[in-house]
Amino acid sequence: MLNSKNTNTEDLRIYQIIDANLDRAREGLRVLEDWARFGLGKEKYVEKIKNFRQILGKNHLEIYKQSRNHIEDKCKGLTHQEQINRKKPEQIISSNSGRVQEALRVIEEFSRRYNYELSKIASEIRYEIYTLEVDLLSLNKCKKSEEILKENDLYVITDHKENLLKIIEEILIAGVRIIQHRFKTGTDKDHLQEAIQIKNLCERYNSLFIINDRVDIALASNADGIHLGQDDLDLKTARKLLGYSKIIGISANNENDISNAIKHGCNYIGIGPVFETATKKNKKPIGIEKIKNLTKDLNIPWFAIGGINSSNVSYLKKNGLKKVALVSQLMNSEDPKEDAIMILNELSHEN
Ligand code: TZP
Ligand code: MG
Repeated sequence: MLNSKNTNTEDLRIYQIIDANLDRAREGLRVLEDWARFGLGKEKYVEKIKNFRQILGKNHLEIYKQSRNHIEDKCKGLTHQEQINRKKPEQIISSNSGRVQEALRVIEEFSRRYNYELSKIASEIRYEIYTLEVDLLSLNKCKKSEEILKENDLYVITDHKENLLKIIEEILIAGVRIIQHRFKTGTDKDHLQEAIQIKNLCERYNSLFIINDRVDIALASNADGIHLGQDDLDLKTARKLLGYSKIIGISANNENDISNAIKHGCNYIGIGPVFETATKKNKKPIGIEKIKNLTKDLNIPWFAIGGINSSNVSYLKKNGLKKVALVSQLMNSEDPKEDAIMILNELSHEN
């Protein structure tokens, strides 16, 4: 074991670098760990990060700590404007992941000569932090989308309309925060182009943008998520393609489909048709009672859909169907903004 009393100045300088960077890496990891714990509630990630911290802690030798006061650090307390501007969790995740990666790289370089074991450990953890950063950012994005789903009771689905962008903007101005792009006829090129236009609008109004049916269009338009029916791509495959930053919604109208969707990690469910609807003529309505039954133990957001309009929404709400999705009521409205405001009001009333 090396001793600082008979260590030369160059060694001391290097120990000091190792010491400072072990502190940096451990501090950065603690920031990530606390966000994984309190911000995301992800136990698996908390354990992973804690483990990295403990490994580095065990390798933070006394000799490195003792070197701390031997050489004066003239740069102590320097901060950068970037540090002061960092406010959002995603900025904090990115900058602290970067901090850990950089610190580990420094440890890896400088400990190679004195403590090869530590150098190897630093290199291994650094690679894991690259993946961890992406995972935490994805989970963070998904968590934000899940919060919008939880907090908003009106989900609006588009139809083919000449003035679709205008209609959507009116609906967004009214306060709707969830829009699904449903595009059933037309070329892929037009599909994507319209999707990107709506996505941009939704972004301006901090609203969730979801694509119906098509995972490729969801990826290409950088949508916040996808909505899949029982005959579309299966949830597991969609998750594989989309990763964990996107939400996945599933249409279901029976116990089996609902429990399958939950088992495979869907983020919300659309249940219906409640009533008969011209938008899906071939689908038999399942009615309010069946929906009440199917959803009694459901603890992810779910939206009733099918034949819902401004005249029946308060009746649905009284029956416990508090979140609704609709197409024609707003797509065919003379005044989509006023109609949306009215429905939002109905949904927000205490019964
Ligand atoms: N899925 C079940 S019913 C339905 C969909 C897409 C159509 C709902 O349309 P509308 O016009 O709100 O009844
Ligand atoms: Mg579909």
